[in-house]
Formats: sequence, structure tokens, C-alpha cells
Amino acid sequence: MYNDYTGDTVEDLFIKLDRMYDDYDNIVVTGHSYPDLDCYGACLAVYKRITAMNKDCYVYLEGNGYSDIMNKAIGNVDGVKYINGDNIGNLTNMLLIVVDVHQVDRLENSQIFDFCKDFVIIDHHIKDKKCPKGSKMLYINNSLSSMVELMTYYLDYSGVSIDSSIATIMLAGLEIDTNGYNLKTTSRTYKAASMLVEMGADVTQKQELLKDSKDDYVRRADYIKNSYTVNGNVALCVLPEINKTETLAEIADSLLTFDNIEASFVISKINDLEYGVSARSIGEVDILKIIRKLGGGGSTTSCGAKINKSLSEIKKIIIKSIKG
Ligand SMILES: [Mn+2]
Repeated sequence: MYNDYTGDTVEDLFIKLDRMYDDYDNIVVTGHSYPDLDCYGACLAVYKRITAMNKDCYVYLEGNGYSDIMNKAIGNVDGVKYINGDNIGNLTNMLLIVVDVHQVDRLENSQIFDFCKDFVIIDHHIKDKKCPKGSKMLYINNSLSSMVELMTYYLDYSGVSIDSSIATIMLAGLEIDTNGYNLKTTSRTYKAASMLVEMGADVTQKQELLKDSKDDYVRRADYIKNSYTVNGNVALCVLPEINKTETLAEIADSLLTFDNIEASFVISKINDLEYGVSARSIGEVDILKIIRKLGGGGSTTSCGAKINKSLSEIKKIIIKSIKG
């Protein structure tokens, strides 16, 4: 009944969400594959909201191949019930809440819809045609900085209190998705950060969570040193070995912090067969258009692709497109 809900105010969204839970015995919250702290923080916020209403709720995590930061974050959280592909089939009368993603093939478990017919999608990425139809509610707002920003307002609206560890993860997620309050940051974003501190986020713990191991840092600094610019404002960085897509994303973020750099592209092998490209932009450079030429997707500030082409072909497409 809430099909394709686009919403006037977020409060409408919260009211409608709150009304849905009663129809189900089990509610599962899930996000994209290789979840980051925005995704995980948003899942935890929804989980807290639902369990505060005495409903059975689970956060769906496969737990394989996660970044060190994600593993550390999961280890910091107590008292949350998780579920994975081995036991989700045991749940009956289930509602699935998908956050921070809306393409089935990017879900933590792309087969998860086999287990439940009722689902809700809440996302802040540009709507893709791969968005599944038939949701109980669909809310995609590409002007939101992050999922955590929206979910902070949801917690505030519901008056639900959260553990300091969860508030800390959410604050870290907000910082990651906005690249340190630079992308898509509005007064509502800062207000969300302020609310999270009031909810118990610990700024020192947050730094601790985001801190890299020294080896990783040195390796990344090396990659960045070897990057170069195209057209004076676009940084291009080619990594010499196989890397996790997460590493590409982190380097693309870092490159944006340099003077005069308005966009960044990071290219690396991500397995034996494929290259990954991660792109970031703070303004004029239309990275999404370029990433789409490579068969990828995402938002105008942050997007990426996985490609089965040679490095020289990929570089040629990117450089040619940048030069227009
Ligand atoms: Mn996000």
C-alpha cells in the first residue's frame, strides 16, 4: 500500500515504517555487499528502533571478506542478533528492510528475496533501473548525505536510545560517506553529527575505529604519490597489485583532499580477471557519466565499476572522457 512512496517529509516515512512492523513476526535489516560503516550503522539504528518496539529483529551479515574497520566495528557492538544465509530460511512471516542500496545484485545476499516477499527499500544513491519492483515502501533520496543521517533522525523521532558503541559507528559512517563533511553535507548533516554525540558517540573511539594500520597507511601513501592529474583537476591513480574494492574507494576519497583536485579515479585489479574503478567528485566533473561508460554505477559524487577489459583500454576511456 506504500508502493513507490516518495514522501514529503522524513517524518511521514518514519510514521509509515513504524506502522508496518506489527504485521510481521520477524524483521531482517540488510545492506550492500562488503558493508561499510554507513551501511552497518544504518542497519543497527533500524534494529534498535524495531527491538525497542519489542519486535524480533535481525541484522543480516554474511561476515566474509569484510574490511578491518568493519570487523572492528562488529566486535565493538554487543547484544545485537545477527542472521545469515544459513538460518534466514527458518524465519516466517518476515519483512526485509534494505538500506543503503537498492540493486538486487549489490545486496549482501543477492538471493535474499527468495526468503521473503515483503520488503522495504531505503537508500540515498541515485535510482538505478535495477531497483526491484513490488516493495511495500520505496524511499530513495539522493540528496541525503548518508543512510546514517536519515537514521539518526529516525532514532531522534522515535526517542530510542542507543549504546555508545552504535552511536560511535554511526558517527564514523557519517564521516566516511561525506568524506569528512565535504560531500553532500548540509546543516542537517551537522545536526545529525551533533545528535549522535548527544546519543553517546565517543569522538576518540570514532577516531580509533577509523584509524588504519600503519602498513596500510604507508602503502596507500605510496600509491597516492604515484598518481597524476589529467586536465589539472582530476587525479588518476593506478594501483600496481590486486586490491580490495574498499581500498580503491579509500584512495579515491583521499585524493579529493588535495589542492585543486575536484575528481579522482582509482584503477586496480580486484581479482585475477577484473579491474575495479572507484571515482569521486566534489563538483563539476561528471564522474558518473564516465563510470557508466565502463558499465558501472553509483552517485554523482561517488561511483564505481567492475570491468573485464585491459588496463590500457580502461585508462583510454577514462582519460578521453575527462578531456571531453
Ligand atoms: Mn551510504
